[in-house]
Amino acid sequence: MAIRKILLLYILFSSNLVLCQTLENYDLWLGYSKTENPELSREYQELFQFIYIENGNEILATAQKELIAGLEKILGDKPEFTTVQNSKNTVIIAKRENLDRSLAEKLGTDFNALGKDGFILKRTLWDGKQLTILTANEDLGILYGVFRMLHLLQTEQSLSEIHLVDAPKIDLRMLNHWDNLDRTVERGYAGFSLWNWQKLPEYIDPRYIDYARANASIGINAVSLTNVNANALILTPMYLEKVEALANVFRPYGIKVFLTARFSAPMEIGGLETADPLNQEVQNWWNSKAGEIYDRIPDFGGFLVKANSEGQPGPQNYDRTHVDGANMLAKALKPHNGNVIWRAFVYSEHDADDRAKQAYSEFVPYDGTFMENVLVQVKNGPIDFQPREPFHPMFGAMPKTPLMMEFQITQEYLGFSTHLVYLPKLFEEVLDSDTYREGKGSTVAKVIDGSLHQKKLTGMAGVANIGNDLNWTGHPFAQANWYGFGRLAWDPYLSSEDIADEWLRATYSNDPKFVEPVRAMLLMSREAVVNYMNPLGLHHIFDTGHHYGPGPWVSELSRPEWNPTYYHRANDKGIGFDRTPSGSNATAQYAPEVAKIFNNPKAIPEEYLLWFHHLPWDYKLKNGQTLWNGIAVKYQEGVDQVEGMIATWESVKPYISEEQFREVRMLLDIQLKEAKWWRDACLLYFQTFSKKELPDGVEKPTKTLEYFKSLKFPFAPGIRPRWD
Ligand code: BDP
Repeated sequence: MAIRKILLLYILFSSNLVLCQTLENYDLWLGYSKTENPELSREYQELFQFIYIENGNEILATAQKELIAGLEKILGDKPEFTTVQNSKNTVIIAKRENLDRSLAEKLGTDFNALGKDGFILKRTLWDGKQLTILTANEDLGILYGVFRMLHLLQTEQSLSEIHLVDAPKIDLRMLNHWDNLDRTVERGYAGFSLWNWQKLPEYIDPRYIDYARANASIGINAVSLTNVNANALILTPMYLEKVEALANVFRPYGIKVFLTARFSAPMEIGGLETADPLNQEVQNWWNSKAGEIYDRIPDFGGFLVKANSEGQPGPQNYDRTHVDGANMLAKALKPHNGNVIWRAFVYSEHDADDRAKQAYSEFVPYDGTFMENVLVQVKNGPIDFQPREPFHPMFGAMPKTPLMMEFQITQEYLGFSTHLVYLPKLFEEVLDSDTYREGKGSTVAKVIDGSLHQKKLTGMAGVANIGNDLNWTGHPFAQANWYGFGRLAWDPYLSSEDIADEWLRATYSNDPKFVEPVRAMLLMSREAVVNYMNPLGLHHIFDTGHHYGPGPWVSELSRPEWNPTYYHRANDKGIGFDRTPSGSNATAQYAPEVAKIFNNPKAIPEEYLLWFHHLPWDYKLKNGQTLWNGIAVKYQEGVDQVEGMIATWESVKPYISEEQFREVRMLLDIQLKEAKWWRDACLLYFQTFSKKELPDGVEKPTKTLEYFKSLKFPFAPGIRPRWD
């Protein structure tokens, strides 16, 4: 009897826990709730007495559905709809062409800046009536406007004098999933792939719809479903039917589907003997493959391609160039208005030159030779999504080629889904970097939004951090990285601080006692991870393959540039990679103004110091510390910052639910443990070269270097296929 009772209690307790977690984290930033502020609640009630909303296609139907569901929760009541635009105190939601003509004229100038996806949200007096207008040129603008309006209500902002004209500054706002057909996710730390290929096309998991909603709410309009290390099977009819089903789910949310194209697909699934891009049969194969896809998916976005990179096949296998390969696919897609996104992440085992230089050397000479429906996708930095990298020298260096940004939202090198790291801070740093390509102020943001060199096609991609975990992203705060990526793809000039504020309010609470300290914690979290993993410009000192934890000692891998020792170059004399003219001269790939700063260890911002310079252990930093002491102090600072994050989180406990509190608290404990691991392992290892004591204030390691070296993680998540 007693046992049964305990069991029952246990079941109740545990299912309740699951339920809370599902409810609290599953909704992401769309968990609308009744407005608590009484004044605003009154304002909203009054404002939304009557709503006129245009009927139309499936995107407008989505907008209506979202509006009703959102308002019902925020107002606590079902909203009332009217069929006329000119009753008193109405919210009017309609495209420009369906607005009353004189009302549209009144808003005239606002429409100029709107483009295809923008919207206007405005309170205005018209014909003696106080109206709230949400309008756009096209359906999708209306959907984006509805989501933004709901966000404003949810984050308790008054609409009484609203005049918001907003339009995305970038065309393709895209997630890149690195999802395999067996549902594992390369570099995925939030469970398995959302795409249940086995049950598609018949079974539509409701999560597909929730995923699309979340993306649309922040303006994401394109997704590539499959890993860049591609499997040709995705292009076979059996899989295309499944892709079609997903495309049908995403279309009402304004999202286009892309696929990764394996360059050797004509051989693997087409029975050809070659994949040579200049071979007529190969070209015909791709042309008809494109036709087959567009018959199923008329708005298919196109192909994302990783070629001749890390063992992937590509045009160079046939002595052809990246341009030959990209243009062949571009020709196949052109009649259907599709795009090729060709990745610039290339470095070769046959090229002894500094890996950081290889993408620039390979691609910049091709500027102006790609077809106009090709975008070249460039990672934010020249190596590989490190906690900090200088901006990629290709930005601004290809004035005639659309360059698309590739950020990584999944935290391959930033603590997986265990560490709380707010990435919009990193994204912002890159976007704000000045390339000086057209003089001062030639920021990366201006390259990406096309304004620096008047690009017709623009894009920003983020490698998704989404899986089938209940909370989508593994760490509840990693949701902020998905959200923040979307917001910056919409407007690369937004501040990471404002985005943090928006996300916290929409996700957790509007209470400033919660928002302010946690916002400060988010903004600091990125520097913390840099400090405890890769301070002062160190990079790629991660353990092999899985990239979980430190491995600065790894030196025996077959390709030199896969070894951390290649990157830090620590020896008895000092540490760092000389990329100045006395070394690899990678700095020459930057504009002269930038190169001059990077070349000078006294002028360079110290966060990039060891990226560009090999310096003696007793080199004097700007603060007077020796380099050795400075490195050690930074590692310690990172650990201290995580302790600070824990203190902040403890202090906001009263403002959130017990489950929300505990989940993050437990993760922060792991983060602290791992920050200490990084500090101790790296300092013990570098100490074998510096042969110096740890400075005061830096905690002594409690384990030996041998212990850290002995750690092995054969089952770390997100590992890539075993071709390395
Ligand atoms: C690296 C990852 C690897 C990816 C590769 C890429 O370790 O899994 O395949 O980038 O972007 O960051 O192609």
